Order: sequence, then structure tokens, then C-alpha cells
Amino acid sequence: MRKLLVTGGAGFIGSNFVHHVISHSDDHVTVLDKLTYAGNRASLEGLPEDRLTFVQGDIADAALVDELFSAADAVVHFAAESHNDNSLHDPRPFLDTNIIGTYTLLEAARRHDTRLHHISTDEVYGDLELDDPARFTETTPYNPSSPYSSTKAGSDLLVRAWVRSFGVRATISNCSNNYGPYQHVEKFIPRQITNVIRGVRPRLYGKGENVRDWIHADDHSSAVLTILDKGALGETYLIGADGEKSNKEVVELILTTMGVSADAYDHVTDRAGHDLRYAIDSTRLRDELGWRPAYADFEAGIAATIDWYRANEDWWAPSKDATEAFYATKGQ
Ligand code: NAD
Ligand code: TDX
Repeated sequence: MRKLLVTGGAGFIGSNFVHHVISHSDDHVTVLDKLTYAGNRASLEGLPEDRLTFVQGDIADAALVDELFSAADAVVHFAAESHNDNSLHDPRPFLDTNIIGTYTLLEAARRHDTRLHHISTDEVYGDLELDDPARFTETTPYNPSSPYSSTKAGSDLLVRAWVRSFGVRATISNCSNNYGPYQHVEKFIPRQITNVIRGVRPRLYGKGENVRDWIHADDHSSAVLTILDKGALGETYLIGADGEKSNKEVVELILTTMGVSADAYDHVTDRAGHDLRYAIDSTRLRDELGWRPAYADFEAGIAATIDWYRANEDWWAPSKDATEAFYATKGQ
């Protein structure tokens, strides 16, 4: 039985990964999570008590991190400040968690020679033109646009340096946009679904032409477990499921799936520095490690996600008003 430490395990993707690991392995999981506004203990409910230990704390707390690393066989690092719009408003927590927090984990991995998998994003590569046939690969140069993506890029570069200079046994994955249950209502898809549930028109930034490459969070989790088990140390793997859609297409799909007219949305102030298009080429992960996504049907995945938000208002309602109050101050 492997002892896994999962940082950020009360967040959207981290909690999905904890559920995935507990149902697909014998591993014991310890979650280290600060429970910021984005963390929710309820996302881990229903798991067997003998398989999961929850520790509330900060990944930048070196003493706590050292103690937890001394008891772990491997660490999967999801904890981050994750929302671009917040990073444009107040970048500081992004530096503290994404840079200093990752540095703190790397130093502990070095001391204890602990296997570490670092979770990152396709946003480190910047953006692509709408008509560019190219997609991001493991060799695309870094070119981040926002305070969020630049701190994620910085954290990736720290991991690479600790691998090369200190021999830390780490891998990195850069994934595209995730969707599914338990995603915070600040993010695009749950924001629009919960708006429609409340009778509010969805809000599209700018013209809505921006393209994101959507993957179900379950597929992200299966890819991360594959890389943890079979990935080559020191290497980077891109995770994606060929899910490119414009924001306009996604909003129209949400509206029609929820029985509302496809044009019942508003255009609002665009995001500053808004990346135009992301697209992932995940050939390496598929060819070298044999990973395949399970969700081929985006429409079905969105319909199931809508059903989940309809059935779980208790989970998201406490965050909704504060989130919308923040957006209102930005004209969004
Ligand atoms: P999230 O915001 O839903 O969750 C982040 C979690 O980290 C929360 O539980 C929060 O409490 C915790 N946390 C924040 N600061 C912490 C700290 N200092 N110490 C300990 N815990 C802390 O984020 P998410 O969408 O689940 O993203 C998880 C990871 O995946 C991030 O590293 C993000 O960059 C990456 N990622 C996300 C997406 C996406 O579409 N959401 C895509 C690619 C990569
Ligand atoms: O109300 C909205 N209207 C809108 O048009 C919101 C919240 C967003 N958008 C647009 C902005 C983006 O083009 O939708 C797209 C998706 O926005 P977000 O959900 O904020 O995601 P994004 O900025 O693409 O980043 C996400 O994917 C990569 C995650 O939040 C990151 O953590 C991850 O690294």
C-alpha cells in the first residue's frame, strides 16, 4: 500500500483525483489543503475513513510540509491559486502559493528523495491564433500571459531546475481546461450553469470567440495516475482530449441543454490580456504511456455536469453571491 500525499486535494481537480485514486488503487491518501475560498471539505465526503487523512495547512509551511513528506512515498501537487480573473485583481497570493509553495515542496522532495508529480496547465505556453493548425506540444516555448499563468510557468521551471540540479525525482503534466462536478462557480462552465439555474443570463467575455480545449476532470485524473505510475522521471507530459470549442459554442450548448433559447446570454467586458486559443497535442502521453480519455462526448459530459449542479445546490450556493459580487465590480 503506497502512501500518497495530495496537495490541494479539497479543490476541483485534486478532490476528483483523490476519489479516482481511492477507487482505482490500494493507496492511502493524505490531503494537505489550506481550504482557501476554493477548497471545500465536502468535495471529499463519502470516502472510507481508513483510506484518507485530511490535514488543513499551507504548502508554504516548511515545517508541516517536511513532516508530511517524511511519511509519504509519493506526492501529487495540485494546490494552487487557479483563477486568472483573481490573478488580474490581486496577484500576490499567486506568487505565495504557486511559486513559494512549490519551492517549499521541492526542497522537501530533495531532503527526503520523494517522488513528486507537479500539476500544471497549458496556459504556460501562451495562446495560439484561431486559424493556426498548430497545437501545444512538450517542446513549445513558454510564453505565459497572466499573473496566474506566469506563476504556473515559474513553478514548472523550478521543478525542472530541481530535477536537473538536485536530482529530484519529479514529473510534470500540463493539462487543458477541465470541466465536471465540484468546480468552483467562479469558472466559466459552472458560472453559466448556475446563472441559468438562478434565472440570470450567462456572461460571455468580449465576442466569445476564444477557444478552450475541454477535458473532463475524470480524464485528467486517470492521466495523472498513469504518469505517476509509468512516467519517465524528469519528463513533461501534455494532457488533452481533443475538445476544442469556442466560448460561444459552450454557452449555447449549456443554454439549449437547459431548455433556454441559445441566444439568451450577454456580452460583457473582456478579460485583460485574454488568451485567444489553447490546443493540446497529447500524442506523447497516448503513445508512450498508453493513456486514452474515457469521455468522447462533450455534449453528454455537459448534460451530466448540469444535472450535478441542479442536484447539488447546497455545495455551490454558499459561494455564488460573493463570486457574482466580485464580477459585478469588474463589469463582468
Ligand atoms: P481549485 O482552485 O479548484 O483548487 C485549488 C485547491 O488548492 C483548493 O482546495 C485550495 O484550498 C488549495 N490551496 C490553495 N492554496 C493553497 C496553499 N497555499 N496550501 C495548500 N492548499 C492550497 O483549482 P483546480 O481547478 O482544482 O486546479 C488544480 C490544479 O490544476 C492547479 O495546479 C491548476 O493550476 C491546475 N490546472 C487546472 C485546470 C483547470 O481547468 N481547472 C487545468 C489545468 C491545470
Ligand atoms: O464568466 C465568464 N465568461 C467568459 O466568457 C468566465 C468566468 C470566463 N469566460 C471565458 C474566459 C475564458 O476564455 O471562458 C473561458 C474559460 O474561462 P475560465 O473558466 O476562467 O478558465 P481559463 O481562464 O481558460 O483557465 C482555466 O483553464 C486552465 C483554469 O481556470 C486554469 O486553472 C487552468 O490552468
